[in-house]
Amino acid sequence: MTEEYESPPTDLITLTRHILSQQYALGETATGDLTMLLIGIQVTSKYIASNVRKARLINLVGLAGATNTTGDDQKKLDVLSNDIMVNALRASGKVAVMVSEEVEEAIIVKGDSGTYCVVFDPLDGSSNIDAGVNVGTIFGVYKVLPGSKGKVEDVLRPGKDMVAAGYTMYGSSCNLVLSTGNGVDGFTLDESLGEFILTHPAIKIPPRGKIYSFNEGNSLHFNPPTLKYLESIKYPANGKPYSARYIGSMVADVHRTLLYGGIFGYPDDKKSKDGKLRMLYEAFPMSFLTEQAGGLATTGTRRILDVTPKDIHGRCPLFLGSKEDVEDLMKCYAEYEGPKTW
Ligand code: AHM
Ligand code: MG
Repeated sequence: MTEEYESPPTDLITLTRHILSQQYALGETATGDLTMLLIGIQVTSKYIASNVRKARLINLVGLAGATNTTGDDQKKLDVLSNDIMVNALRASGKVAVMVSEEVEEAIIVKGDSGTYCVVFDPLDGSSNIDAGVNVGTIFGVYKVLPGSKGKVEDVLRPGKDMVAAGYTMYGSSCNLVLSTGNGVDGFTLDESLGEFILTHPAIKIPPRGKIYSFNEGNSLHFNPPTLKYLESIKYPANGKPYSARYIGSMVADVHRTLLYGGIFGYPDDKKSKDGKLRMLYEAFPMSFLTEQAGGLATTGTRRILDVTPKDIHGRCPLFLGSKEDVEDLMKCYAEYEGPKTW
């Protein structure tokens, strides 16, 4: 029997080529500014990936000796990743406002050339770093309001106003997943080429999944509709319960949800009235991607992308994933007759 020779692909679609082709599709109306910005983010992802991979070897694990805006201990890699992002975005010349999980105030960039705002969590899930478990960068992009030269109000806007969102996952492979409002595409870093290659074109979440992803250790504090939903998938009438998968790194949990389907949730509860996840740079970008992939994202009672943030580091409950799974959860909230929390 002769084995068929399968040659390597000869027409690789790199992330740069993909972003440029989206710009060309817009014709002369496109300025190229978003292209420059996204290419800048791509470079930061490669640099952060390289540091995450070597962290144990170059003494980058452990605490930096400071806390961030929300009182969490900052890891050395949190600080480094933040500096990499801030410097690259500032240097792109296209950014007027930045909001980072690691910086208390919005960063207003001086000069007139920036027309975009980038909100980001430079290294999410950093409690997982020292164990070598997946972590990631999450980002969302707004255009400045008409006439604005860059102020905090430019980002205190609903997530539906974002023009692009994405994340990079640093795991067994490094994956960058991006939407500019025209579907979702996933790229894998080929380290030998130093390029992100299109490996997951037009990601679509299955309409129903078989996996739920919640930190059930918080069940004691969960509100009744959350508990009712969890009961319904663990003790279903059809005798086929869902599987539990929870990494505790949102980027990895959402990445799996986008590819396999199911539901990811971080609810508000009796202890944390707004949940844990930050609206602007965690919930919004992930909800934007989920909707673009055909899924849903809700607080339980409201579409996440319709919520207007009151402050840049505010939090909100979040449930996202397969359309039918999220609809089942929303039904539990709609039927609940007790006091509404969100
Ligand atoms: P971080 O921004 O401090 O890393 O926290 C966000 C992370 C998410 O990645 C993850 O979904 C969640 O916190 C896990 O929280 P918990 O440990 O409470 O389950
Ligand atoms: Mg985070």
